[in-house]
Amino acid sequence: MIHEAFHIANTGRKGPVLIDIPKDVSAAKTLFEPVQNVHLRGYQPTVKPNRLQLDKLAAAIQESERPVILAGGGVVYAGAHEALLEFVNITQIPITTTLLGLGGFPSGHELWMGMPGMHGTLTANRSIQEADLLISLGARFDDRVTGKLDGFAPHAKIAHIDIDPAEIGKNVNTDIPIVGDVKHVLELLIPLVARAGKADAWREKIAKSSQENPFKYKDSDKVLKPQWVIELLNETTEGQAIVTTDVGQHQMWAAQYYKFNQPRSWITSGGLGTMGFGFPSAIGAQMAAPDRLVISINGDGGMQMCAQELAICAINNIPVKVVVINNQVLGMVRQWQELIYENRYSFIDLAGSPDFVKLAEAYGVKGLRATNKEEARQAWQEALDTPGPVLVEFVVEKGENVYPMVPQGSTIDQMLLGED
Ligand SMILES: Cc1ncc(C[n+]2csc(CCOP(=O)(O)OP(=O)(O)O)c2C)c(N)n1
Repeated sequence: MIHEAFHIANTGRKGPVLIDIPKDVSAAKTLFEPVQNVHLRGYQPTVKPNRLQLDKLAAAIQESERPVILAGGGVVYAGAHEALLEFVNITQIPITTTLLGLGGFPSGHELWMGMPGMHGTLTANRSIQEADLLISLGARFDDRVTGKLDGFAPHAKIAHIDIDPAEIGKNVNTDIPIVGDVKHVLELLIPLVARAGKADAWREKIAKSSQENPFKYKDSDKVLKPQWVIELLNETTEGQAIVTTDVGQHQMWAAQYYKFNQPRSWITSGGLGTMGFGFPSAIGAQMAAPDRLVISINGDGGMQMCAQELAICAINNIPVKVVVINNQVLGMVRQWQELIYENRYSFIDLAGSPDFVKLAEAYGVKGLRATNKEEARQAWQEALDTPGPVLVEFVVEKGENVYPMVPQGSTIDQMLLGED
């Protein structure tokens, strides 16, 4: 069963498998016998795509005037980032990567439009709404990406490439379904396509829009802005760290302002969005990649859901740099109460939080606090220069909102852009 569990975890749609081991079995002795091939009846994931469907997609790509690629976490899990880069370079199709797809494509690339959806870029969302062909690669059309479903990508022929057949057609009607491993699919597709040169007007329009509509916020010299803090983390680490986040506003700012250029650099709770996920996931990432810098970005609410793991960092000298973006509230809930529930604030106040510096010190972990830019630069540099775990609390503006924002129930081009 252990062999089967590893097989399931590492093939098809990869992910954790739970094995319930009874006490007598866990206490028994056995010899390890390697198993080369595991065959499970009823579990035969399709990795090789259907050739006819590939031809259909290649033809659709050649015909299209306004194509867009939507790449998701599947690209990262399948190790398809190099094939994706080659595919984009050949076809010159503008690309957007979902929250879980960040790092699957280099953020510095001229055809990258940023993230789509609820807190995505104006350019990514508008391009999806105007596209005549949307090629989804290892993405699942999550509601945070699609917004109102029956106004999503209204002009597009939809190609959906996914290893899990249950995903195809689940949320969005698909014109060209392709079941297979996204790396295989791209490698087979690359020789079938060549379209650079076509859709020049489309690319120009998108490049202009990207240039005119970057993420923006009102900076301040009096109070720290959370977006500025993420920019500081990005600049000082040159986008090379493994970043994990918890759930909330800080998660979205991290996704918007940290510039990922390599896969397996970003761990965040999509879908379930479970607060308390961020810090333990950073510890796991650090143990798996001991030579890389791992930054755990948390809100002051979620940090308190697994803060006891500071003990694990201290005992095992796990050098995670723990960032607390302290806005003194359950920020994402405050934002919804402000913008959608007309300022009727309810149970968002975190004024009773502990002193995070003292909390870290109580566990034997170095704690630092910053309330302005100079302190922030200094504290963060000290954290980077300190071997071992460090917690840095950045005390930031309480009322800051994440923009752009697509309110629930709107189509993704109906975005609140925030104050100028
Ligand atoms: C376990 C859990 N409880 C509640 C929620 C709902 N929720 C989503 S974001 C959020 C606020 C998070 O606040 P904080 O950790 O301070 O981060 P911020 O939004 O301020 O960055 C809440 C309560 C959740 N996602 N998970």
